[in-house]
Amino acid sequence: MTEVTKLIHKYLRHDKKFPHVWCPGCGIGIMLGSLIRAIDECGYNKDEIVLVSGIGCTGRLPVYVDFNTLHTTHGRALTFATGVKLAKPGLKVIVVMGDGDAVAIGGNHFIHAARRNVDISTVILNNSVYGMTGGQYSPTTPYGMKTTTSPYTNVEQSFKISELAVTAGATFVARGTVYHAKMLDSLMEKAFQKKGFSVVEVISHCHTQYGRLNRMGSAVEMMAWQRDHAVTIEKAAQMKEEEMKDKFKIGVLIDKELPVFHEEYEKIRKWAKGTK
Ligand SMILES: Cc1ncc(C[n+]2csc(CCOP(=O)(O)OP(=O)(O)O)c2C)c(N)n1
Ligand code: SF4
Repeated sequence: MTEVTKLIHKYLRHDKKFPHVWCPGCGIGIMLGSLIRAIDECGYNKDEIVLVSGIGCTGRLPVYVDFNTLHTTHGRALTFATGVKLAKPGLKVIVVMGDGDAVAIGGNHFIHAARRNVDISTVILNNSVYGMTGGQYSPTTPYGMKTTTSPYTNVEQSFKISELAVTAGATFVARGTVYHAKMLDSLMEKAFQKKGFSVVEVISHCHTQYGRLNRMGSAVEMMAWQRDHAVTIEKAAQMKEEEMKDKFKIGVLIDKELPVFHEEYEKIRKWAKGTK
């Protein structure tokens, strides 16, 4: 077993919950590897971490890891996570969501957790579709693409999750891909060290649903697409708008400081009780 594999095994509930539910080649496993390596690199111990998810293929992730874990309802992971952070501010709370979980059913919670600057790190796997339930379109399905609920192509414009998070007030926002796994490790590390609402959007693939319907090829071919369409923020700054037309930026979009929700709330609580 390589050192990296040993490290991953250290954090898995490998004797209880496997085999996992993911299709062979799905990007969620790569994201899980980055998440574990980043937590390990930050030096947290297992008991300090609370990993919260909603429902979906991505939402299944906390089931497999040996942290404090909460597998909640679809779209509501951030509400549970906010409660955990207020009750136990000493814990590091990380929320893992799919794009549907985060910006469809959970969209309102997402923008308001960002606006409030709740001290939570979120990792959002954006595979452009509802994977678990059969490949229905989500708010991140690009215009013109086929899904099981848009068999004649999608006529809606899509959300850009990272830009939405920046606009909603998140203090740290980064975008990576599962192809750029090493970069993803470092983006997650930065996000987990951030005090405030941090977001890492992970561009991934659902080759069995979205990929198959749109004839995008195997998991490997879909990862090659990520390689060919992602441009670092630094490189993008040197490129013309026209050249960026079918590309997307990866890297840190914003990193700023703002007071965090649970500390502001605690000040008010003490003031109201007359203890400060
Ligand atoms: C309240 C509620 N509505 C709908 C569902 C059905 N449902 C389960 S997972 C899912 C979508 C999952 O898509 P996404 O969040 O993008 O995650 P993925 O499976 O692609 O990782 C839906 C609609 C549910 N479980 N609960
Ligand atoms: S359905 Fe799609 S997102 Fe879900 S495990 Fe399979 S490839 Fe991954």
